[in-house]
Amino acid sequence: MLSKQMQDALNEQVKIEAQSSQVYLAMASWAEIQPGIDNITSFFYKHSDEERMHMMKLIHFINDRGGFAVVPSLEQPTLTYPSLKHAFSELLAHEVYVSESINKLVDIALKEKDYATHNFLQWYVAEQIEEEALARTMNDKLEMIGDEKSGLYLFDRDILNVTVANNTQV
Ligand code: OFO
Repeated sequence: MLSKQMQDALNEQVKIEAQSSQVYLAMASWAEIQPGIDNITSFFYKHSDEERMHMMKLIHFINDRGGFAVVPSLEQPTLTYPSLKHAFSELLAHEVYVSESINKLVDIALKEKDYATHNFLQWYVAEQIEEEALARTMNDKLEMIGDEKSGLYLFDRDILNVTVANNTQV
């Protein structure tokens, strides 16, 4: 059985994962109307779907452990970006924020000796390590590319491999 504090903290994470899904959905919609970045667009849509899956995992866990998962209301995310670089830098900042939030949950679980929740959260800890690393790599690549159109073409082509690699892991 979840404590009230643990349940509230997990419900806060439900909101964060749902909000993440909205943020990446908005990035996808913005990317879709930019010319020539179809694979980057797919990457954002897929990322949005993954965040929804993260939210669903939490909802099921909270309810399975005798709590009540609260479906949250959400804020409107940023709708447009001045450049792709801005979007990916926002993506990295967002992932760092999510990682910090997961760490706080782990902290609460340990303090409460709630080992079941602690065990459940390890999946999120590992996921955040992967997502942060991926976001950093993409930001580094975009930094190298600068304003070069041919570089952006390759970036869009290569992101397809990242998406495929992730698929096999999920
Ligand atoms: Fe939910 O994995 Fe990133 O944010």
